[in-house]
Amino acid sequence: MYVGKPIRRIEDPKFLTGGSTYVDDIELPGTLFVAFLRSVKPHAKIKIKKNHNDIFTGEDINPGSDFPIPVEETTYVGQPLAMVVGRDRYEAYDLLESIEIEYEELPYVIDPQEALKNDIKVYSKKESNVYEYKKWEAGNVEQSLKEADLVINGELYNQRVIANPLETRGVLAYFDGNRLNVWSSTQSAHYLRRNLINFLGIDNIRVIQPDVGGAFGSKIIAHPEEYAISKLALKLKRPLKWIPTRSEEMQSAGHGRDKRLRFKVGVKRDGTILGIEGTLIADLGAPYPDANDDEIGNVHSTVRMMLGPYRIQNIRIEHYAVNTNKAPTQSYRGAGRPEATYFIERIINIISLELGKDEFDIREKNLIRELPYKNALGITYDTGDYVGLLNKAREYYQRLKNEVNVDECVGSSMYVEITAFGPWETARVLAKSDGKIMIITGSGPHGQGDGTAFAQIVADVLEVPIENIEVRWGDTDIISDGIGTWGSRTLTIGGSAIYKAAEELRRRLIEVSAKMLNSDTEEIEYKNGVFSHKKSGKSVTIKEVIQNAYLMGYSLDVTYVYNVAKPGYTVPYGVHMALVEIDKETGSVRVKKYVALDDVGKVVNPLLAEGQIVGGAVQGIGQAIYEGAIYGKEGYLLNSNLTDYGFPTAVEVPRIEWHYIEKGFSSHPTNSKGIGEAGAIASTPAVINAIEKCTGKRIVNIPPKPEEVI
Ligand code: MCN
Ligand code: MO
Repeated sequence: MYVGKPIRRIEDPKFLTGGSTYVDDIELPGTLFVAFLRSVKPHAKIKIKKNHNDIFTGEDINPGSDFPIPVEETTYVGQPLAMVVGRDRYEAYDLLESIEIEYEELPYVIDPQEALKNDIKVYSKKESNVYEYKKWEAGNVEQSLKEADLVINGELYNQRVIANPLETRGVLAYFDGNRLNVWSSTQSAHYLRRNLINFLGIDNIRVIQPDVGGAFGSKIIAHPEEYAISKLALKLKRPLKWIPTRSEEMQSAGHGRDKRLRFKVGVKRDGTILGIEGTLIADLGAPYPDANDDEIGNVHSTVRMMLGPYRIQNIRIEHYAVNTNKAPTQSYRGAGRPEATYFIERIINIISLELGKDEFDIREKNLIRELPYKNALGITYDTGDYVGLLNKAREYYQRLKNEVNVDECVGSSMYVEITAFGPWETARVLAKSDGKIMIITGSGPHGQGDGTAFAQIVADVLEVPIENIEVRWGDTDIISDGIGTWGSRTLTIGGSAIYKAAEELRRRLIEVSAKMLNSDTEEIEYKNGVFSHKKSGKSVTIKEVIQNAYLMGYSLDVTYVYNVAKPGYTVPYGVHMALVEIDKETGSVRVKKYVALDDVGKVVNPLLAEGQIVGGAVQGIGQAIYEGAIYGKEGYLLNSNLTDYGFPTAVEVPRIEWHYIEKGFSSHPTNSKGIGEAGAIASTPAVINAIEKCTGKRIVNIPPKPEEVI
């Protein structure tokens, strides 16, 4: 059995020995390099002079519209406005200088709370800056606040951060006279293809996702540059390549979170939470349909998951999702759920400090006891043992507390989240004539290691050595369709499709072997690559079966579409804890120890899962104490580079200790739930809660400034 074992990643030898192929590694003869002129004004009417033939504007890409490339009006600094092509990247960047652009400046608004007032329009063709207002309500909040012994008011801000994967975005597009070929650093070849078909109005398009150096949600949507380059490739009939600089990337893609909550919570003396009322302001950044629609989904997740793992019946949240003259926000690891967990777990900490009670006691008092459970805003929590996990976490918590020195505190957070979204995923599992098995997935892993887990699953179903399995994805020509990799769905949904396809392949192999052995399938016993006839003892090997299949009229190329039953997601949960040290002289903060305890159902590969928790926790620690996209009054992102932005490195973060229980199995064939985002969801509140305890001061904005910490 391979499932459940810490198998090393089969993907890695290639990466570790320089054998990987990212977009920028692909060289087509005659390639021209594209560079984008980017807006230096947060809001302005624009006029671009085409001084030569190698300048292309929105009029060439989307005449008469401001999307994806503006023709009349720019709405954020860093927005792509025009492009040039050169024989190499240096020539292209030099040619940018030759573009004459006139900006007629318009008033702009950076703060979403200002934007809400609608005094200044973010985009003059839109009447209101409010993209969506919605009121969510359950129970009777007024009544619950009246009955409370204590009503706590507060404000919490989950700041804007930047995903910033190691590899920036990048595109290579080539129209070969017949069809358009697009290589992109994306999270889904199929999804990009669908978007390009809609935009370009042609369907002879092949999209390839080569190796991708991380994405963290920032490469889900189709970006303006992907549309623009594809369109230009059709026109120029030359291969076009675009790779942004780090600063361009940070100015224009991967911004996430940026949500502010004002709340009132009513509690009883014993810690029972009676009701929550709040107003959520989500900053969508500038209008860009693909990003704004993506982020609206995340806003809904924030609201609906804000009840956490608690039996809170009375809630009213109004949300305003508002445009501003900043880069558009989009999914970033956790996509709405980090904000939800941040808000509720910060509230738990505040309650525990106000009542002078341990936060684990507050949690236990309010914890959901019976599953499945439908929360007041309609999300169904499926399986698990919340009380059992909380109690186990207490042991780690106690251990950490026993280690605390002066100016150190332990903070914690408990999360529930939704993962493994449907509605379907595709898989192909096929046996090749050399006896090897090939898996093709319609999803698009980009660093997570799902390929290894897929191979483990198939190795078990087909009882073959994992070395005989090859895994491929990322090309719209090799599988009919696919969704992609996000929402911690790939192992569970993509893996279940693969599981089902492998089962069908196994069934067919048994049929072929039965024919070869002149028997019924019931008389065949299959074990570890050998098919034996129970009575006669005669046997054939899997390789022989595969080689005979075509003669027998069988296809050993199985496609399976795995459809997801309602509610269409799974709900993992866990408790994360951080021991934080504060330097009372300089106000600097350091996470000294970090312990995570999660239940994601069946863990297919503990090594992969641990890697996900570690990476996610580091990103969430980054959000808590180092990171933040800072916009100046003039509408510029002030820290659009790796020096100023403040990502944590291996120097800043401790070893992250991971534990898991396997109680909350999902009903999918893999029995798993998603783990790709849990670390990023649980870590930020755990760290901030610790700082709040140490300083005794209510923390509103994060990361807290040194003067607030001292
Ligand atoms: N896994 C497991 N057992 C489980 C669940 C998962 O062994 N019960 C393993 C899987 O085999 C896989 C990994 O854990 O190797 C994550 O699986 P899953 O939870 O299904 O998440 P996805 O593969 O769908 O990954 C998406 C998720 C998201 S949404 C973001 S954002 C994110 C993340 O993964 N972006 C990442 N982790 C990332 N890791 C890297 N290196 N790069 C990114 O861009
Ligand atoms: Mo994601």
